[in-house]
Amino acid sequence: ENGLDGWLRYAPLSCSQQCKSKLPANVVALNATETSPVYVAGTELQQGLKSIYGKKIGISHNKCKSSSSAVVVGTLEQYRKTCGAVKDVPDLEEDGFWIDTRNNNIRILGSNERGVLYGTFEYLSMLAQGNFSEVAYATNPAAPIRWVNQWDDMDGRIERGYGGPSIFFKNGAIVDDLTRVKQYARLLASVRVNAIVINNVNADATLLTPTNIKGIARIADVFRPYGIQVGVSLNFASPQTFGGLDTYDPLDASVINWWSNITDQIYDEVPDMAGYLIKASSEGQPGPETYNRTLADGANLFAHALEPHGGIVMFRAFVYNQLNESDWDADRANAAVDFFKELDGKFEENVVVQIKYGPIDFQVREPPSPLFANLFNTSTAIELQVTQEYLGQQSHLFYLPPLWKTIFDFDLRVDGKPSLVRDVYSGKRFNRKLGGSTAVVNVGTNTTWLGSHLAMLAWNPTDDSEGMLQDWIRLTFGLDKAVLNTITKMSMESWPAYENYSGNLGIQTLTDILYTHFGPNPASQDNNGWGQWTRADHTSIGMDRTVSNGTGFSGQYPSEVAAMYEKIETTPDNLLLWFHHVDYTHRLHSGKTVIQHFYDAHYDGADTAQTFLTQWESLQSKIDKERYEHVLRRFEYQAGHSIVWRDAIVDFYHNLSGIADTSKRVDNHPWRIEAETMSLDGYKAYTVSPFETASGAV
Ligand code: BDP
Repeated sequence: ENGLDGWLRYAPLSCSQQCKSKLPANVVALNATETSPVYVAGTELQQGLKSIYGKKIGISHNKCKSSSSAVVVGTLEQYRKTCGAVKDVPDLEEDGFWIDTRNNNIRILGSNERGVLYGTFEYLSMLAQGNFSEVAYATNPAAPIRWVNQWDDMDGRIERGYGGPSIFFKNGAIVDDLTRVKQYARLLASVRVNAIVINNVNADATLLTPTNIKGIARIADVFRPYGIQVGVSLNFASPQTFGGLDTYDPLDASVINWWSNITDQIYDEVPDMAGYLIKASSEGQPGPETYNRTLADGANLFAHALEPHGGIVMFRAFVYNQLNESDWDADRANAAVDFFKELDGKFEENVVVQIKYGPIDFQVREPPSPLFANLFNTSTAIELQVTQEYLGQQSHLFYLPPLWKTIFDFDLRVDGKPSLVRDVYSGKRFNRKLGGSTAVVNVGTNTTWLGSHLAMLAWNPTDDSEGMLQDWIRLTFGLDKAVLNTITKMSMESWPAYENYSGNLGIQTLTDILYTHFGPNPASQDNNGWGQWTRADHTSIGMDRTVSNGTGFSGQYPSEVAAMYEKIETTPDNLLLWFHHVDYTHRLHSGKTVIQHFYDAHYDGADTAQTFLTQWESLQSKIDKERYEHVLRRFEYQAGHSIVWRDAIVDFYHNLSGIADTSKRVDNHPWRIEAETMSLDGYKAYTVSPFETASGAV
């Protein structure tokens, strides 16, 4: 197996007599239009039943068979029209569904067609896990916005993508063959994603040529039957760089006109386009500040152009420009609240501010972005990253949902009241109609999609991370108990292991920050505008972000949370160095000193990574060769690279602090083989560029 079908591979299962009696004899899909999600739901059921249980079934579209063994899929409205009254079904929200499998009379009814498709995938997920329990329940999505963002460039490269080149673009245009796009649509619909932004936030205006707009329409046609809308990222300076105007001032009439024309042209081709994603005034990207306009002026420019068409603007809060030496004392973590707080209420209703989960940038451990507690009259969405940019780039195992859950479930205590982050961005806490989540999911043409078979895509903020993982394992690798237990164990250990060997106590992933974002380079974290600022010297370490002594960041939270982070005693150990500057000999709540914790954690983390390899090897006979070998290579790599991480970081702080490891491991580095002591045949040496800390250097 090559992984292409992901968790929708519908692997064959044996079926007892009792199981056979539970399989539907036919499908009724209450829409005969081939491009409708209900029609797709029907064919998906047909394909699933054949592939899992070898059962061939027919599909009818226009009449409601009351045969006791039919599965009927349709919207509530379609059902009422064709089949009659519906009993038991509670009110459903947009994209919600009702599933009823009682008495061999299976009905999957949606508030709309998208909901029907979601319910169908849920039913198929049960069948594919051999689960025939009789259920009857309604499910509504966690939030209205459930998007993914691709960071694909027009030339086919993907920024921070580790699964090969783009499935959308090549040589400046949209590819002709969209087969992979269709396969992607199916996977995304099954996890209830409802829109995709297809190009990089660092956007290229040539996406807006008439030919490329037609290409976007072809992509949208492929996604539409799966209930997925397409959106695009725009470059703020396009009116000037692409449109030939002499300005891109968001308040200039010619600029307003230009965007409104382009927007009309896109909607002519893609009448249901989801909207725009904008990265402006950040990391050198153009934005409204060039003309002394506010970020709200910038966002509203697009909001006005989209409003007549019903589109929305996802405006990124990842705005910071601290790249000058004079700013190196400033704290990048403060930027989002500094820029956006005063603009609350100034954004149009169809603007959603898209906020990375933490105040810096997809790090291994961050507190939640305080911006979630500072916008009350503005819709927000949380931005997550499935592509493991700082987290091992799909070469290290990293099961992400437990990390995200620490953010989703965090109570910000706005006005002293319960204010879970997930209730803020979903719109519930401050009564916003829009809101939700978006994830950077840089899939490429590789059959693993993301670069590793173990990098999964799905999440639901209210689901238990382990339960969700286990559904995915059964669907992806089968029902064997050892497979289930082993992959569960490794996955649940993966975040703590990576955090342990890449940077703990809130000091962050001590990776190379200037170029690759891969591999250890703690020295690169300070004295540049991109760093996380460890402020490490010979005696002490950590970034003081308190109000009393530091950058004031802790004061961006509501009072109860601010008070907790302000004091060392009440700051959790895992964020100590994020908020405080302390001596290496400072004692943690655990009783250990900071430096000894560093040493121990790095050894522990690398030890755990060694076990991933052996745990995986124990599954050899239970997993098909292609996927087994692919994952094996990743674990072999991780086992070695975790040692590189361990030794680079431990050496760095040992040299800096001069404090010995009480367990005396620092001087002999267990399992380490120095490159200098090895000889290789048939290889030529070359200088790695950019430089990566490994052997003989700190
Ligand atoms: C950083 C990435 C960079 C992105 C940027 C962003 O390194 O490639 O363009 O985030 O999110 O983490 O805009």
